Amino acid sequence: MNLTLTEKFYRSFYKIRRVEEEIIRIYPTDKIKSPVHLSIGQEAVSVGVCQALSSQDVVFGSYRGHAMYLAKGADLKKMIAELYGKKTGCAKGKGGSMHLSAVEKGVMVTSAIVGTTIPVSVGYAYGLKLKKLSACAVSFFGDGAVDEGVFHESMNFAALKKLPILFICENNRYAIHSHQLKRQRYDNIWERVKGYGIFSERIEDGDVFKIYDFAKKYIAKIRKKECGPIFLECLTCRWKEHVGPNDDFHLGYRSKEEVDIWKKKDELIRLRSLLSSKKAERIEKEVEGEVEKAFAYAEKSEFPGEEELLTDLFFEKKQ
Ligand SMILES: Cc1ncc(C[n+]2csc(CCOP(=O)(O)OP(=O)(O)O)c2C)c(N)n1
Ligand SMILES: [Mg+2]
Repeated sequence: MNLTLTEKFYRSFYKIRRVEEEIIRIYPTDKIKSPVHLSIGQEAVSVGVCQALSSQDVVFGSYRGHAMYLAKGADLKKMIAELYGKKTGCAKGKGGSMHLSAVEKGVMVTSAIVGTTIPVSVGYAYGLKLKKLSACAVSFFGDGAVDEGVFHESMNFAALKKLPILFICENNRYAIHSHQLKRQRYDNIWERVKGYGIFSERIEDGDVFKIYDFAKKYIAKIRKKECGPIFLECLTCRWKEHVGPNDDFHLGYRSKEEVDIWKKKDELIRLRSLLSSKKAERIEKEVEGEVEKAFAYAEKSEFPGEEELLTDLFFEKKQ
């Protein structure tokens, strides 16, 4: 099917949303064997950025990686099987939701340890530069990762070496339950980064078209070596609890009202309003089929056997 840009956005966005809604529905059954950090509410960042990438470009992310993995076109069946802990999963059921990867689609790694994929992405970008390749590395992380020392070392090195990398900070204002302003003196991540010599901007309203336009424009410049690293801070909102499928307003660290502001301007609904009902329904039907098949695939797949316990290690003892 030949899709317009808006249709591509809607398809990608709708798929991520529906997959996570299914995860929420299934989670209480305990069939999903891994903690889940849901992307719901934050989809526009991954959808906008990944739509601007080519198959040569690679992405690195955090444990909140469902949206990035899917938006980059990685296999849905392997993702759900991974969440179910099945051997058909993208990490043979050993990684779970926090360790998704699909190297064949340029999803290099996601990790449970905050900030750790940032230096890895910088190292990859350094490799691209040394090999004189025109691809681009994209590094996704949260506002909490900015508090890590390695974030600052990575910014410094990327700027110094003028590396082909786009940094995407998904600022949902919270690191678990701590507001940004309880951890950082100012609300100015994007401005602080300029001090390293990195061009930086902030998009505050979660507009998927703006995010796409920014990524498209600067990825092209990075590829043509017209600039060094680029930084984009996207304000966004995590609709669900930090980890798990529930709401968490009872905890008192944030209000329902602040989340409702974002829910009211849900980009998914805006995108749908830009399409004819016929087009939207066609996309929805297709995606629903994919989602159903992926969960069925995970259900019927097998768990890894005992023999898998000592494979895929850095050191494998020869028999
Ligand atoms: C190095 C390290 N320190 C602490 C933690 C515990 N931890 C897990 S998630 C998280 C919050 C990170 O927040 P942010 O980077 O804003 O990402 P978000 O969850 O908001 O997407 C923390 C502190 C960890 N996993 N790794
Ligand atoms: Mg955060």
